[in-house]
Amino acid sequence: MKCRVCRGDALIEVRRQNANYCQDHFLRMCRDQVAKAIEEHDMIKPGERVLVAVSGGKDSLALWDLLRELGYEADGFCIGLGIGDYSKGSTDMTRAFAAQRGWPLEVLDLRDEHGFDVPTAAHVTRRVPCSACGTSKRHLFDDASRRGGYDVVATGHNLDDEAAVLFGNVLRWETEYLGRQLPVLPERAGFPRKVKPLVRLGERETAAYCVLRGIDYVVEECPMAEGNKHLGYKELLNSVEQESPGTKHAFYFGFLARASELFTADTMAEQGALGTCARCGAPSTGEICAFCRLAERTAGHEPVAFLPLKKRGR
Ligand code: Q46
Ligand code: ZN
Ligand code: ZN
Repeated sequence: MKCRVCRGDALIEVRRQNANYCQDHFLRMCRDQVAKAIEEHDMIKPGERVLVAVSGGKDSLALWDLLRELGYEADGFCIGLGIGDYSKGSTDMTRAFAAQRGWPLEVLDLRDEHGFDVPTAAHVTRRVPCSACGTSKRHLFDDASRRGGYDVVATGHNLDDEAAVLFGNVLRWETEYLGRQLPVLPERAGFPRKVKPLVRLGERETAAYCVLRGIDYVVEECPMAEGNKHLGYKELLNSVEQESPGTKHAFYFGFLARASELFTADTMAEQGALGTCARCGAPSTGEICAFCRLAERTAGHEPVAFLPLKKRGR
């Protein structure tokens, strides 16, 4: 196996590109793909300040490292979601990563700051944990970005994530979500711009990037993701990709080039007029924003010990 660039011994194969790489050229390819995504989709302009949403997993740590390698002023923001040992491991890993490099990081504990955590919110609202978790993360990322005066929030969604979400949205023709499934969401009325610079890299590549760069990351997936439909879609797409490398890339980037615009009108119609949340002052379509409503329902509730779904007999 020879490296596509230098013809030296290759270490890793990227079947989607029909190419093999040595260590140096693999790392360079990852940087180039991120730089290309940023440029093609106008994600970050030179001199802008970036807040990176970091979870301690391979994608977000690789993203932070890659953005810094590319010369961006990128700081980290991590939320303690209260999901048992998983959350503790995630925040510890993120803290260690930032401390080793001397990079600025804010860690916010959901229970300490807002009086609830994800398992308790899921229990009280009787909804899937990812629903309360997503509402909280979106709100807290936006808020941290406003407080810190950042221009843009970057998240570690990779090609596998985006293809799986797209697949789910297409299966049900969720037109409102399809119009929003872009690598960049522009800034609007108090919401920062949101960007996904890893959309050109698969998760196998972000994992390899971390290993080759000596980045320790949390290997376990969130235990509350069990039963999450997107995991099933990922497996399905992986078997298609196995047979036909490049399918995920063609699916996602073909959608962006040829179809996504068809759905933006639906998304705009759904977004409605924005006012200001009467509790926290964040932009909101209702009088009280979704996060404040969630906090109101769940704060002060006895913490619910996290139990994996299997043990709950579901
Ligand atoms: S952390 Fe939160 Fe994810 Fe866990 S509860 Fe769901 S959304 S799966 S990225
Ligand atoms: Zn090489
Ligand atoms: Zn609010």
